Amino acid sequence: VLQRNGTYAESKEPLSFTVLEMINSFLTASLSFDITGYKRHLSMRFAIDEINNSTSLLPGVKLGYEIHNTCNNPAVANKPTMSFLSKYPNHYGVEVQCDYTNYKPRVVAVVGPGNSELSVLVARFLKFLLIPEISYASSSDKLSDRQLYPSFFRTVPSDRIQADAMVQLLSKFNWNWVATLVTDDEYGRRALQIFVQLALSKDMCVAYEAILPSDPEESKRKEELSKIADQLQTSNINATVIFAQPSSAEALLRVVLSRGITGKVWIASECWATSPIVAHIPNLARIGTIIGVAIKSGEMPGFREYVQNVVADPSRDQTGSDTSDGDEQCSDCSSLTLADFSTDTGPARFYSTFNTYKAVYVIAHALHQLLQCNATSKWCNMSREVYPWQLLEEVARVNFTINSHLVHFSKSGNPPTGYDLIYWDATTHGNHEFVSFGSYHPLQPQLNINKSKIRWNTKEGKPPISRCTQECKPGQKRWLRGEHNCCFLCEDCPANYFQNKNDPHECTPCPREKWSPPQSTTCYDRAFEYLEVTDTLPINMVALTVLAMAQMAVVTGILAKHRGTPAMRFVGGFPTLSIVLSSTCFCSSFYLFVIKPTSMVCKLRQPLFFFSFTISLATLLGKTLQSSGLGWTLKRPKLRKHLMGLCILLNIAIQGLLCLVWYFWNPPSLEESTELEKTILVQCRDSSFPGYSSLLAHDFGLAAVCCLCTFMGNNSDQRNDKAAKSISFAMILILIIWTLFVPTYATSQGKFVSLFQVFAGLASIFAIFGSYYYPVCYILLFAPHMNTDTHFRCLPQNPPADGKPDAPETK
Ligand SMILES: *[C@@H]1O[C@H](CO)[C@@H](O)[C@H](O)[C@H]1NC(C)=O
Ligand SMILES: *[C@@H]1O[C@H](CO)[C@@H](O)[C@H](O)[C@H]1NC(C)=O
Ligand SMILES: *[C@@H]1O[C@H](CO)[C@@H](O)[C@H](O)[C@H]1NC(C)=O
Ligand SMILES: *[C@@H]1O[C@H](CO)[C@@H](O)[C@H](O)[C@H]1NC(C)=O
Ligand SMILES: CC(=O)N[C@H]1CO[C@H](CO)[C@@H](O)[C@@H]1O
Repeated sequence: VLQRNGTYAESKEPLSFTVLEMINSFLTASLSFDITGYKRHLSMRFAIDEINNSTSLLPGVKLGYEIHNTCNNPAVANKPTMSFLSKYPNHYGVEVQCDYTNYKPRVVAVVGPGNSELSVLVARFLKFLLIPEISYASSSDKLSDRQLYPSFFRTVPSDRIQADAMVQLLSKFNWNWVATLVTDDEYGRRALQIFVQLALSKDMCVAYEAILPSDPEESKRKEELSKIADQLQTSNINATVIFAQPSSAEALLRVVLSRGITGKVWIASECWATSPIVAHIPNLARIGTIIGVAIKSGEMPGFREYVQNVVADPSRDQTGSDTSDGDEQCSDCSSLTLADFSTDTGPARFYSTFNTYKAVYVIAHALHQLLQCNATSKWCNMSREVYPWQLLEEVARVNFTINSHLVHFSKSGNPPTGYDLIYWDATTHGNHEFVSFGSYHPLQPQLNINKSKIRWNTKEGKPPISRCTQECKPGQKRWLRGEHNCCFLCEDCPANYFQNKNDPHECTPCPREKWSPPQSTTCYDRAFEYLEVTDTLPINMVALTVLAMAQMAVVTGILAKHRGTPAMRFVGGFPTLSIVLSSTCFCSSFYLFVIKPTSMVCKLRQPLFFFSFTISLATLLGKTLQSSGLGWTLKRPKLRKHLMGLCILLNIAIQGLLCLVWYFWNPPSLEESTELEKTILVQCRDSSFPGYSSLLAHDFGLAAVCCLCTFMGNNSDQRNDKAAKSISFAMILILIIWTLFVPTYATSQGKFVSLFQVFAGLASIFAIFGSYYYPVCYILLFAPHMNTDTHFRCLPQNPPADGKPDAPETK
């Protein structure tokens, strides 16, 4: 149908506007008349009539158009496309020029075609002269490429957006084990590729994918479809996404129905989501529930009446047609009745037609801008030459609203259009009604759906489940089973690990200052735990220490009062002073074990503790050596005189050396230990090797040697057995105390551990004073008659200057 601008132009300057329109009246598969294509044709004519009538849009300018049938065949679509480029009608060439800036082809813009494969072909030709092409149905993502298709626009969203909508829809219903079937063309293959990619990124698995056969031979096609249906049934997949042309979808679903597959969900791509030929399959509801994404549509007020007029008077439709140039007539059009248009009811009525209508308006608005038209003064700049590349710039810039639908294009030529999510509700007379249960907008991150609007065709009336394995519980990680991401086993995260939502396959360790129970999704803050003087146990320890110091003071007092007596000669003098001083120091060091540890406290407390303890022990050892036979056997009086001092110095030196090694190697430090659940234990870490244990071993050895010496002394000499007995008793007690201490200390944990050491220290003090000084004090206080040299048979502390032992053997 060709109508040239000249017929309508009221302006002097003839304006040409040509539209390529696809009428699928000769579908290759069935060779049947396609009403959808015809409706698009009518909606375009309707739009042009409206624009021609309008006094505000393009006032005084009349648009003309051409409509060509592409027959869904690239070879057919080629011919008119070539002719668009030429300057004259029925001419198929472009004259050679060096510069096509001022080249004016026969048409300024093209609408269509609907098929993505044809759009790619046409766009490649039109790109040459930058003629704007606006498709109303080509959704292939390939066409978003601005480098390859600089003059292509469309009024439907691209398949990438559709795939995103589908993936979101699947995840809303928790389906991640899906099958994907596509048609064997540009649309299907491209959609499959994008969908699989997107689904994978959202942790979904396309468990089965197949290309629907396009074999022209009916029986072969049926056979292949049966195989696909069998696969779907055996693989137990309950959600199937189908990107297909309506005819392919129809053929497949008929086979599925005949195979008795029930209770599944079928997700329709925009291409067949509102297709009457699929909706008319009898008993289709048996296969399960069909939901789909449908391109958002709008109302076209007056279109119904327009269609009625056309149908009522088919001859009118043919008027003005100029068939002299050999274009074919629409033979089926005249035999249409209104009933052919009444089949599509519901909101999907104008799904495909509205986008054609919009495309025409885009061109009108662009032209309006280009001609500097003014709606109020009803004037357009008619003298202006219109070149396609100029129009292209305006098309890219359009921004208007039509029947409350916003129309503009993104940089890649895509509209801001989303989808309606529709559900096929089976009506009583075997037909389907398309019920919208939600919508998708590319600029909104979330689907907006109302699940309760869907009636599920399953046994329980609930949405079917399509998952390889059930979701793990919170706090569990996934162990993948096989190659698919969706098939896994679940395992609890251990304590102090948590399950991070972003990484379902791993348990993430909690940071040091946090803790978590097993199977947790978060970490909790740990409480700090440390010893404080005000706790019950430390307070008790402090009280005991005060008691120990008090008894030391009392003992010292009693001894001082009775100085000069034989008993005093037995215990008094330098050894007592040394022991009292070092024990005071020892007791003071306990304080550092009961307060809140700091780095300084940790560094100070052990040397203080061990040095003072060593001095006490060394003093007693010196005393033992001096008074025992061993000391006696040393025939050098000078040496014997300084034996005690030497013994103390030697042991301090050894201790100092060990301490140096310790502090050089691995000094004690403040540690925030997280070994206990829920808390951070602040305590001193006394590295056991070579530090703590060697110091302890040294003191232990000192006590042991001392103990041994008292016995050896006894063997060689019967004198001084009182002192020797006292000392050996004290040493045995000390050995027992520290022998018990070591395993207790080594196996205990917690803030109270350092109190063990205090306790052992206190016990040692009481052992020394109890065994060594208490008997003497008892005699001084309660049995003064025993305070004689005979009783003590001791050596004086300060031997006479001549070096002779002043305790005669006969005594
Ligand atoms: C255009 O105007 C004519 C007469 O003014 C009217 O009959 C026709 O319905 C109008 N067409 C449209 C599409 O508005
Ligand atoms: C379209 O125009 C409206 C106002 O008329 C404006 O708010 C909007 O941002 C424009 N959109 C684009 C893409 O330019
Ligand atoms: C969802 O649909 C049901 C049934 O049509 C309706 O009763 C309900 O109000 C809807 N909910 C929302 C949030 O729109
Ligand atoms: C599909 O549905 C059936 C019946 O409800 C169920 O047994 C099966 O586990 C489902 N398949 C998947 C993969 O979830
Ligand atoms: C091509 C086309 O539909 N042209 C229309 C332009 O407007 C006049 C009325 O103003 C119509 O009669 C034409 O059909």
